[in-house]
Amino acid sequence: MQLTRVDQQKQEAETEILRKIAYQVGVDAETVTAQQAYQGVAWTVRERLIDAFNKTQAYWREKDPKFIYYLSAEFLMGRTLTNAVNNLGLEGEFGEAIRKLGYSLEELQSQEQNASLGNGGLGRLAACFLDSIATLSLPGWGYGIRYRYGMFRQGLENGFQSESPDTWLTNGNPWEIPRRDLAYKIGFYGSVQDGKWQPAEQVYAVAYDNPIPGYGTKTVGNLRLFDCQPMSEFKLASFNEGKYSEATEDKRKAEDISAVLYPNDATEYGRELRLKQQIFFVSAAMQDTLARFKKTHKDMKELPSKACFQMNDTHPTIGVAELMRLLIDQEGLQWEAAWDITTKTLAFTNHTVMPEALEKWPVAVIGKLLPRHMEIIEKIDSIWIESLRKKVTAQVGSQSPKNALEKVAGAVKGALEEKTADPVEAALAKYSIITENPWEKGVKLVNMAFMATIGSKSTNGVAAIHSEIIKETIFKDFYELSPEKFQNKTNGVTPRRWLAYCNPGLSKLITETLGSNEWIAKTDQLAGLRKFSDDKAFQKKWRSIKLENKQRLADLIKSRVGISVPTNALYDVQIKRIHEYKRQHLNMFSVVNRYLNIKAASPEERKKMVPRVVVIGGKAASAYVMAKKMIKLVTAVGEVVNKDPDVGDLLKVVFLPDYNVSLAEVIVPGAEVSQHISTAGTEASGTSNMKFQMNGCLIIGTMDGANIEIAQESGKENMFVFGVDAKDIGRLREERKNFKVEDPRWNKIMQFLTSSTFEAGLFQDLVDNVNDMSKANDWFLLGNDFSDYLRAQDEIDALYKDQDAWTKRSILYTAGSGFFSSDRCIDQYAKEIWDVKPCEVPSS
Ligand code: F55
Repeated sequence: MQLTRVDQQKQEAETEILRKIAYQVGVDAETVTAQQAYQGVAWTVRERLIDAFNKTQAYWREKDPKFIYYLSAEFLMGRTLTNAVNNLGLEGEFGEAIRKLGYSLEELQSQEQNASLGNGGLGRLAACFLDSIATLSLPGWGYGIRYRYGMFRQGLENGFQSESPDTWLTNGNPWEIPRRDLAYKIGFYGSVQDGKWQPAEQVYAVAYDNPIPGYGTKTVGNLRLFDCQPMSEFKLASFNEGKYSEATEDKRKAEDISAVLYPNDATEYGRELRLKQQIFFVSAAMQDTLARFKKTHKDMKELPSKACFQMNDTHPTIGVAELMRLLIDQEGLQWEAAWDITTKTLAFTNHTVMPEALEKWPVAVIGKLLPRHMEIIEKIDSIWIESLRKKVTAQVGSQSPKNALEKVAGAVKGALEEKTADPVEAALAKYSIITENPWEKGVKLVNMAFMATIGSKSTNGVAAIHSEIIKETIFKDFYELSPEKFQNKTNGVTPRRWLAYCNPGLSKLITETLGSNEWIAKTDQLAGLRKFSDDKAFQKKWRSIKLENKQRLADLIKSRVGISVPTNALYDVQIKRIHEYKRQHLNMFSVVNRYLNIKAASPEERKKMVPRVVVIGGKAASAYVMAKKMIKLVTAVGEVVNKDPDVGDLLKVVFLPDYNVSLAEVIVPGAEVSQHISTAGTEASGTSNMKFQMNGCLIIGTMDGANIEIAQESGKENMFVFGVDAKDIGRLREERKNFKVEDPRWNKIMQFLTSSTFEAGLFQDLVDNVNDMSKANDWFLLGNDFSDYLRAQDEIDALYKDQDAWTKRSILYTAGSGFFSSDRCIDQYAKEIWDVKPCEVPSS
């Protein structure tokens, strides 16, 4: 009998997988374990991926289009198997072969380690961007670090966070291609003589390519990560002298550089090693791109028409000095020409206004580790200030300053009037890259964000409100000088991972309803669901899918923490890094309020209450004491609530440890309401809010970050909005000393948390932190937002009783989520910042 083409492909896939199991994994297909089957399938998929990858890269070499290089210290990729199989369109071919092995794709995928090379939103955004860059067939690569240990694994010990290393590479990594022959030298320390840097130490940056398949295209992009290796592996002479640890010392020291991801997320950092990591990957990335550029171009002046480097936050911004160094010291360009190229090639994204997360490196630290870079930074700064000084002094005298510099001139005039000793210098100091540390006299710091803005063609924020705030605060003076450099690019998330693949039930229903699956690449089409939002039959299907997803989440909770949660309860989720500004403690205050209400209610009243399952997940920075206390607050309140017979199934409180990408892929589809409750003006954007919205999960939130735009797209009336406005934050913070929460429920909660229900003193610091106004505490204004938050919580309960009304809103959320695809976001970056155009391999 003649086999059809499809059957033939299936048979080939099966043969390939069996070969891999036999010869790569080295086991018998009859007795294959889930891990071995995963390895066999993954190594087979890898070959398909590499075929398409090689074709794409060869085509791009031939066409020589302009490239985007996304420089990021973090890429939070999660797992790859399902994404690769689906993006490559292999589910048909591979599905049957996998079943024949006795597994499902989902089971095999669960064998894969997460690539957790990121802390949170910033790292996951970079991962979503790579997916969209490939999907839009934009010539582009990501560049970062191949950390041997990613984000720490979180456990719980007595309800407190415990941390252990993330050994994600122990089973090997089928998704990377080691390029041991492709290594760049990276120098540290030493001195500068006659303008030439002689580093005292050198290491190699060895490239590992991670192919990134686009969706619905043959394009496969690349994430090139660097591993750090010593110049020489082993000192045989030392070994022979019996100095065994000296023999391998260089290797150990070098390997430290790419050993761990700093689990910082806005607090504390281990100085020198982190700066080493930054120059390490940025220098390797720039050497790599320049080497490729030079193969086909002679004139460095053409670089801006062939390459754009997008710097993801301040972590890669040493790149400003590094690109200058490479152009001047290696390529022999004059300063002016090098500066012109640099400022046309670099672009910068800011992700936070939190002062502690805006990197400022001591001049002494950079000067020691990177003396040539420090020289360059000083020169950039002095030329920059000199150019301002010239313009300003010309204007101070004139009666009617006309251009953008009038503000600078105004500042100088102000300083003149106040009889400041040196008014011009006082005003100009505000613009300087090098500033004095306000807390340590005499210590000079390099403000990396300022250097990035000065050295880039554009600076952008990540949501509309955030992009406005940075123009009014951290970059105010720079904005006034060059308003045209400042842009907004509201974040987005990939609809492949975050809807199509993580929620196959809903995805199928959407495709059936819209008549095609085109929405996966054109999410605007999701708006077509609006007209079904009142359709009772459709609502019923929508609800039954949610129920299945809730069951999946309930199973996960049971297996991870042993708590049984009922599926008829409202699933309420807050998953994100644990931080005071994100206010997980405000969430817990409302949980305590609910608990006290249940305790006070009669059996009749209890029957009318809406049962709730509150799920919290997230990691606290290892040095962030208050955030760790907030985790303990969740687990301790959970212990009390979950075992109280008066409460029963009316309330369950779950802390899910070790939150990561693959956990989110189960939690998001199963959530019914999600919390995005940061103090207005503090969350730059948020991106999980977009994932929940796509999956039809309602939002309770402040008018902060992208919540504002989500409300615009899905209807503010459909969101549970509460809290003070960002524009009032400054004033309210000033007024804290005279502020008192009048709501009696607040005091009851504070009393409960400091009562004998908990270990003596356990939550005293946490309570004082928000409640001791004699010390002007409550920086994040929990007290100000408390009552309004509880009002919004009541609205949630009320609406849940009307399941049709609830489901209608849920549908409208998904329908309004099209804008938040990272495809839209990347298309804007490509057109408005990068000037990079699609270049797709033609189908042969
Ligand atoms: C990591 C390391 C340092 Cl040193 C500082 C910050 C971080 C980090 O993880 N930041 C981060 O995740 N920022 C988030 O970026 C997201 C993407 O733009 C935003 O949505 C989110 O609001 C912001 O907090």
